[in-house]
Amino acid sequence: MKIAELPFVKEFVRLCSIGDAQGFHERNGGNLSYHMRPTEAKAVRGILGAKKPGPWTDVDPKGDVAVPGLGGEWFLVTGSGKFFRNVAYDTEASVAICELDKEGAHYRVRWGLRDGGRPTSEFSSHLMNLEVKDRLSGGRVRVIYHAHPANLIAMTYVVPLTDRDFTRALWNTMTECPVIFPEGVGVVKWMVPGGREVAVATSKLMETYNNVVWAHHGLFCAADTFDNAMGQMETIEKAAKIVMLVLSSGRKPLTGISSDGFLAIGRMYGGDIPERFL
Ligand code: 2HA
Ligand code: ZN
Repeated sequence: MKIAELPFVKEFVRLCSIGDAQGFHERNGGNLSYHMRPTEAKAVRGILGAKKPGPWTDVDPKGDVAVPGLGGEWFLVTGSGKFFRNVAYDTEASVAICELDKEGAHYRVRWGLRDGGRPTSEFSSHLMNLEVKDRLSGGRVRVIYHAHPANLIAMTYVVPLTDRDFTRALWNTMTECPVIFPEGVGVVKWMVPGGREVAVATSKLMETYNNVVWAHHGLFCAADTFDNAMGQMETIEKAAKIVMLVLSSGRKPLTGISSDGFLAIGRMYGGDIPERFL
């Protein structure tokens, strides 16, 4: 069996194609990571045989990021500067399977990035988010998906950059929203992407949320499956589109969903609606 034919690789590639079709990934925008299961890493090791690994490299180019909670684990990630559009077309050049060292501070490429390169510029954010989620979910949450959906980005210019304002505005658009993200969404103020600072801010919010907005940039989603990661991205972007449509109408909204309504949805669908959002 070829590595590109393994089920988790096929699902990873499929998400990239769907995200591209949705227009979430201009040029090399966005990135995706998957924390492989031990059985999946074993299957890959078996296929690789004696193939020489790449050199050990700092997770963060500045060398100040470590995820000891994920030491020794394996990941499938998109490559820095690679286009989502090309992941299905030329998977082995666009993505990488990386192994972390025991300290979680260095990685080496075991497969992929055929023509060279390194994992996504947001590798630090992905690993720190995955470390938080692995701890909180007992290994259930394995997918981190980052994209640049236009309406959500537009929203970051006109809705105050707080967890509460964003959560309430998004919940209010579609009744399904508090069912899909009952915990709300976190918001990170504008920061330079690609570094430790934004990774720390995002992973701190991932303690509370599964979806974190980056002001004037995009969205990070954490999920147990590729379907759910894409489902969250699409739901939040659709909700943002409704927010922007309503704002663009120039009409003052006549109605909306009340706090009691959010609570009732929470009771009906088992989501805990945090009091601070009411
Ligand atoms: O281009 O999305 O955040 C990749 C990115 C950086
Ligand atoms: Zn980005």
